[in-house]
Amino acid sequence: MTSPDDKQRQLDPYRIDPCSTEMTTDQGNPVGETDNSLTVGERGPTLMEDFHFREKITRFDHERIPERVVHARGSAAYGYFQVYESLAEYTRAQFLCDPSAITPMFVRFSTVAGSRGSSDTVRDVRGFATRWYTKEGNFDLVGNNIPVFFIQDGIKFPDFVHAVKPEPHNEIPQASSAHDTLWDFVQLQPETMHMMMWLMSDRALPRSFRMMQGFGVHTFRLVNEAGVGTFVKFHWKPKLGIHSLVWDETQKVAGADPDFNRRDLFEAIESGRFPEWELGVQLVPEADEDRFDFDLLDATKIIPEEEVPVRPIGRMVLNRNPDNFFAEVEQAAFHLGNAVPGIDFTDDPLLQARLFSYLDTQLLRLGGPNFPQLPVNQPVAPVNNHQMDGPHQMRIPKTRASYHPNSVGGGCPALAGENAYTHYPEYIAGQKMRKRSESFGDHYSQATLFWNSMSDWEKEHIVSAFRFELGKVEHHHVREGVVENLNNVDHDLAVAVAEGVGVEPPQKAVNDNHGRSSPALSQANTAHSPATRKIAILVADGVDGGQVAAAVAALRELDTLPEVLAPRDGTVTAADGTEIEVTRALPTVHSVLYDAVLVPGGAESVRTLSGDGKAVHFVTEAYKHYKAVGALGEGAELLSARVPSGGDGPGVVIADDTDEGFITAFAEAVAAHRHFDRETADVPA
Ligand code: HDD
Repeated sequence: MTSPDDKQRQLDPYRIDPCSTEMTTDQGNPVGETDNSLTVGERGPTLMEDFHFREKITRFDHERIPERVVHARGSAAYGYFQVYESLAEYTRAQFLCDPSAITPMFVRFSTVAGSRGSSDTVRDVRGFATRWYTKEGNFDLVGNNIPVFFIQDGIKFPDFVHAVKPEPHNEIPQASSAHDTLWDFVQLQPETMHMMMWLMSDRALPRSFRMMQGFGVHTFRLVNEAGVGTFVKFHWKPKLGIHSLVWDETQKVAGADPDFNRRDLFEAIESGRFPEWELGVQLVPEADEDRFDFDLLDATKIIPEEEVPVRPIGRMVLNRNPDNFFAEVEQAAFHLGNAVPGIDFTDDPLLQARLFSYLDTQLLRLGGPNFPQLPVNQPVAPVNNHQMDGPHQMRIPKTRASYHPNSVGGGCPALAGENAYTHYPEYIAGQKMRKRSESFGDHYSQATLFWNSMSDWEKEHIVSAFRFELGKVEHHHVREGVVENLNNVDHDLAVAVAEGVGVEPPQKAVNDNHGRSSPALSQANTAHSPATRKIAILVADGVDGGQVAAAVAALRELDTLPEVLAPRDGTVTAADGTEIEVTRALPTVHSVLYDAVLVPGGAESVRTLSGDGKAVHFVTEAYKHYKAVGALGEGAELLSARVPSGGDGPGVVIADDTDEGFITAFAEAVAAHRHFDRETADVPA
């Protein structure tokens, strides 16, 4: 049986302890001096014979590999997966049939458009690439946090990526879809409309990788022992719910902490708060292939959960950070063609293109065909075949016969018997042609379904996002084209966007909004928890020490992460004379890096904070970003001076002391994530 320890043990020989020996060259020659080049005299020229110098600089010159053409920026973690009960009825994949098997995993989250050094919190799709190291070899499900894709046929992928990436003449803008070429592509390629609705929604601004859904996107096929196939869509559901930042916040976080999502994942795992997702499947019998009003092979479509429920089948936990970012994260080479018996593909033309592209890209990125030997890419299953040679071959095949069949090598390796991967024997016959199926022709119904399923605040955010993005587009006809497409999604949406971007509002569309919705698509219907939320407690000398101690203890009890922030680092002296340790100084942080803020009482502390621009801005901005705001005793004065109606209203919790009632109410306000029913228009920030 596979276990996460198998992967751990496999990585062990590759882990280097820098204290294990004295310093050497790459050839193992001892190095006694690495700060000065070998020169003639103290001030003379450097000598060619300084092999240590040349090796050191050469190695440095060659440190980078090409970044991924898309999904260049990402971060990753190891973990494990366990299926709840056997799915043998549908698949012969062992890791899905044995509830006692704990399969090691590696998962990489990413943005799509930005370069490796770009900021985490840009508006973008997030990659959600998962690998199971199973006993039957690696299985890679390389998905996104959005269940559909921009295009239907992979042959258009270079066009789409060229359009969304920085424009070729000036390489601007970095990690942003708000520019002419992307929207030009969108207006001319209406199959993008469904995905663009998701991209303009808050799904594209995740609060945390730990709070994102993941989707396999394509329809795959499960195949059981008897060879019976069942169509399947894969869903990852985060235990903490699906939560997003607000737009204004994402832009500020991009400056205050460009590593926001990366840091969040790393710190959660370091502190033992292991992120979890539940894997679910939508299963469709082959006989039902034509039952839907869309094509299962069209990756711009979802199967609404109300039509085919998502069946939870197992749990993934991420519990270990990589030891070395380059070796493990940068060199990770995902590929949908890494498939195990019992999981197969469909004729989705986007999926088929991907089956070519991933192996091809790894050959370039990782410099040759031996990248599966890199520790992060090695399966825990044994590897045995006649693949030979190539740059950086690490294995030493002990055979004269590197071909099949052979007798010289005893016929080895023998072919796998009944355990072998067998491709699903789908019957296909037809003419060769370059033609999109008519069943792929409806580009709007599901975009409308998504729009109809949004809550009021989600709709507002979508309209603002379209206005922002189109507002950056210089070509007026491109703005008009997009508005025209939006008119086929929903007339009111098109009018609202048009009004914001100086485009004549369109006439009512020919096809009315169909009125259907899918509540499962709205983030308003997700899970909520205060766990792992970062809470800022603002203090200064004279703060009510009892309140701070009680709040910190009670909030920790709820698994939130309280931090004490003060105008300066070190300690503050509470009103009762106790010393309170400061977690961080206010000038080094920013309200956008926290989920909530609490201002304890203590007249002197509140007076100081009220006169401290940084503290005042902190509270008003948190309020403006709809976050939970709490105040105790005199702390309420700081609030009432800055926010309307004395700070009363949704998500604002005020009490005299840290009693149980306050903590419960404040924790609920934190768990709610954001209070969009709060009026913020006249709050200065
Ligand atoms: Fe892709 C990377 C997800 C369509 C070609 N893709 C990549 C990664 C993710 C996805 C998560 C990053 C993997 C990692 O973390 O290393 N891609 C998707 C999804 C798609 C999709 C969900 C549609 C459903 N991709 C797609 C198409 C093509 C590619 C249609 C080409 C025909 N994708 C690539 C690539 C990348 C890649 C160029 C860049 C780096 C890499 O593969 O390893 O091959």
